[in-house]
Amino acid sequence: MAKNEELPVPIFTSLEPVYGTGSQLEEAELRFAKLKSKFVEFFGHAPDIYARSPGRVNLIGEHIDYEGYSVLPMAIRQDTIVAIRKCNESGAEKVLKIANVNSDKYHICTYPADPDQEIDLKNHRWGHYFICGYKGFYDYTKSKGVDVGETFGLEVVVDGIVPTGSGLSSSAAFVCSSTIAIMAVFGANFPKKELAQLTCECERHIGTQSGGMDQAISVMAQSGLAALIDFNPIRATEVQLPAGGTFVIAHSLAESQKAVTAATNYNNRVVECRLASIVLGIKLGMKPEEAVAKIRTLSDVEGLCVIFAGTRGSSDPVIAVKELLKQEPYSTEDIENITNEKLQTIFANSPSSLDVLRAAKHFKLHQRAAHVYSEAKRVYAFKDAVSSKSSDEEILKMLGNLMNESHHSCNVYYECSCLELEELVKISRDNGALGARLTGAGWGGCAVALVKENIVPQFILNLKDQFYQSRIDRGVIDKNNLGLYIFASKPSSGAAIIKF
Ligand code: NG1
Repeated sequence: MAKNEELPVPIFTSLEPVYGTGSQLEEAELRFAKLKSKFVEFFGHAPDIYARSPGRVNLIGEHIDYEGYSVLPMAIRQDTIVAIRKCNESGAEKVLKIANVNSDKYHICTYPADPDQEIDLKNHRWGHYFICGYKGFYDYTKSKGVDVGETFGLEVVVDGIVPTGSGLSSSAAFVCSSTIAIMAVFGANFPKKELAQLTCECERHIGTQSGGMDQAISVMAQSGLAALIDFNPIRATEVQLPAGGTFVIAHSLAESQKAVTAATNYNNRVVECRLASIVLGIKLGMKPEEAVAKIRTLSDVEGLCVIFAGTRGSSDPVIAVKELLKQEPYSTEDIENITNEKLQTIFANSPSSLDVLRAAKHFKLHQRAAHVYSEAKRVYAFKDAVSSKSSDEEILKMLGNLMNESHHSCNVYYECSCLELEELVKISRDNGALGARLTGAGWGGCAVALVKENIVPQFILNLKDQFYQSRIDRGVIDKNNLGLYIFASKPSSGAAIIKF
């Protein structure tokens, strides 16, 4: 039997295979009906086809996908649905019209039907994410030598319920569902692992140096299972979580604007990791010019670090970090003295990295590398714990401890937490979570807590009292919307095409 990742995106003619039965199905039926009626309202006719792709919660493995290391997320119920229609009647306008069911907040965006158009990153518009998928689809078909013929107009309506800026990958859900909708309207269907790679590249058009986890799980997830995602090449291995534990996702209510803060936050860390890996490579015997030319990520120099650790009787690459990278932040000059090359030259081909260099005062190489190597190990420890012979109770405890360690490393070494997340994580642990950590890029967004199933309702009530009530009183959120900000989640299914 073909492996899940080799299969194309499933095409369904009803909603049950995606949403199951019960309240989730009812909610989905209402959403699809509304999406269709909005489509008719905007464009005067029904869509050809629909695509959906879910958000995700990362259970462990934060900020290491772009360094080439495996991560362990699961898809969540919340998703983005895209309804699409091809306008290839003769005389039809060649434009892409992208509307949203929430048209008060997200106004209709119009773009030319030109796959080579540049995305105007200085003027961020929500429709840009659709264009990421549009450009990516054409790049992919071109690279495969497939001629998809003349361009034509597209009419699109989007309905996304993954909370934005929450670390639950609303952006990947949008990019993946858009790309799959475009693919479907062209009558094509690619293997999931190729789509995962292609949608990751798509999202880089928005200016973040995205690692690929979110798109991979959104495309490849299977209902009831988390997944260990490996990169280069992308692969997903099923992970059956132990019984008796539930993951509760809680929003810190600090919005993390990843695309807007990229130069000081997300992309800054990608650049720091690259610099840390080059400096490690040189300290471990590579010629500076060779290290600059060849080393991209910390995984590229892990082997050298492990050999070094071997001389100290260990196999832990963090030993090399501790001995070879100073704890004090590096200045640009400090690094250039080691690399014999201007940082501007090293990153000359990456405009978003040059933005990072312009904004950065110093670089914390020791701390970032220590996080990445230790977090990569925790992912495997998590996977091993899940498949160990210990009792479910013991496994849950081990998972909780690993989540706590991961959070500590994200906060102290990677500095991607924030006050609100710290408060939320502490309150979660004080109320019986076996482990709690920020999830996703951080700097706001959600925390995920591992909670024993039998205390979940009480846990949610306690968080309501201790974290959300004061925010409700201050008018930050409406008490009737609390279910959008804190909810328990089971692993949901991945992307699908729906044709009624
Ligand atoms: P969020 O911000 O949660 O979607 C981002 C990246 C991931 C990964 C995490 C940190 C994108 C689309 N996603 O996730 O690839 O690097 O941060 O682990 O950039």
